[in-house]
Amino acid sequence: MPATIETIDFNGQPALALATQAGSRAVVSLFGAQILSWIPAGSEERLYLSPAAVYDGSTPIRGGIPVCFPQFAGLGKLPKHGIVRTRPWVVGEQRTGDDYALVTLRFTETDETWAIWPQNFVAELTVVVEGERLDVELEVENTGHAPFAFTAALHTYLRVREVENARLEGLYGHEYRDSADHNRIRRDSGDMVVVEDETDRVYHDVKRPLLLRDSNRNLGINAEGFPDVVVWNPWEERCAALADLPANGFRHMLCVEAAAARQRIELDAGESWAGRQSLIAL
Ligand code: TA6
Repeated sequence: MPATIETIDFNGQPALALATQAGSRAVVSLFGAQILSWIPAGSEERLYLSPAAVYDGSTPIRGGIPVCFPQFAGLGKLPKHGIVRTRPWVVGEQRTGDDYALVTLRFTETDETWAIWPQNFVAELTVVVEGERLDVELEVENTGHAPFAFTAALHTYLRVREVENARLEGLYGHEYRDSADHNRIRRDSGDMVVVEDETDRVYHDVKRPLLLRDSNRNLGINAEGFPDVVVWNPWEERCAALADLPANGFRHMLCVEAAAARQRIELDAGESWAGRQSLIAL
């Protein structure tokens, strides 16, 4: 059987279900172009999707891979994480091969987004599942007549068995902005990041691939075009304040996000930019 792409209903939201012959699976919601599930071939779910997530077509869905654009977090005057994670996208290309499935979702500015951010743009999210890997690419084109600048992220919620036992390697020696501690600039000096408390860091200029060790499962994480890596876990107290996360939700998630946060990306009229995150189950 070749790979398949089907339109499904996911908690009342239209979504695409991708499946390959070898057993890779993914679900991508049209609301926000948000990947909600990824199961690599021969493995188990690797993304964290909150059991208390809300699917009302206006609230951001807690978990999976939200697309943050044209603003990461609160780095500007727009709504937190921008304007496309809470809006419907349309399906563009759909392609399957012997062992891969690819979909592209597209968002073009609307009167509503223009009222908040007066720019002409097209954003495209391309998702490819193949064997043990998931590739996610965000492409942005300035279709207007004036330059604009933006920050962005693929806000990936990884599922971990127990966050305190997970180890994130590859960030040694990197400078980061610590959003959980008054935005202090620090330098990572440990061989690995271990999360044992609220963690909210923007690591700058990360050129190496990362490795997430989680019990007997490993995940390779690679980014291109996104210079920064955000590591986030709300821990107990902040988790309790988030209505769409169960009380122990923070124990089973670790966000490792491909981001362009420290410096805005500038696009002249007619120019495009692309950033990609690849996850590889090892
Ligand atoms: O990427 C980390 C972060 O910016 C955190 O500061 C945290 O607030 C998180 O995103 C989630 O944001 P959200 O608006 O989805 O609750």
